[in-house]
Parts: sequence; structure tokens; C-alpha cells
Amino acid sequence: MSEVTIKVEGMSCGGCVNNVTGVLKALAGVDDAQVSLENASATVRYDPARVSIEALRAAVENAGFDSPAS
Ligand code: 9UX
Repeated sequence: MSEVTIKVEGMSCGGCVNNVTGVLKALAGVDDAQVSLENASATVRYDPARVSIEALRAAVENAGFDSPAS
């Protein structure tokens, strides 16, 4: 397992945090996701053999938020 922190911009409430957490955890290869409204970020524990950082960011974007490359 690896861990990465990606940017998650555009969240405005705890519901957004739950939504982003859900879409990240739904991805095959994601073990855990800790999303921070205050830091506009998500720290994700994942298996790089199964899911890429780009795929993590794409999932966040598809959920309606912005995840610019760090
Ligand atoms: Mo918060 Mo986010 O009210 O998609 S749930 S704005």
C-alpha cells in the first residue's frame, strides 16, 4: 500500500466530504480515504498496482470537485 495526498477543491460542507470519501473508497485498490474540508485535500491509502493517482483525481473530478495536479 502507498499513501498520497491529493488536492480536493470546491468542498463546502460535511456532505461534500462524505461524497468525496465515498467515491474514493468505492474505487478498486483504495483501502482508505481521509478527506479534509479545512485542508481541501484527501489522503488516500491505495495499491498503486490497482489504481493510479490520476484515477483518484479523475474520480474526484467526476464527483463535481476540482483536483488539480499537485
Ligand atoms: Mo455540501 Mo457538497 O452542502 O456536493 S454536499 S455543498
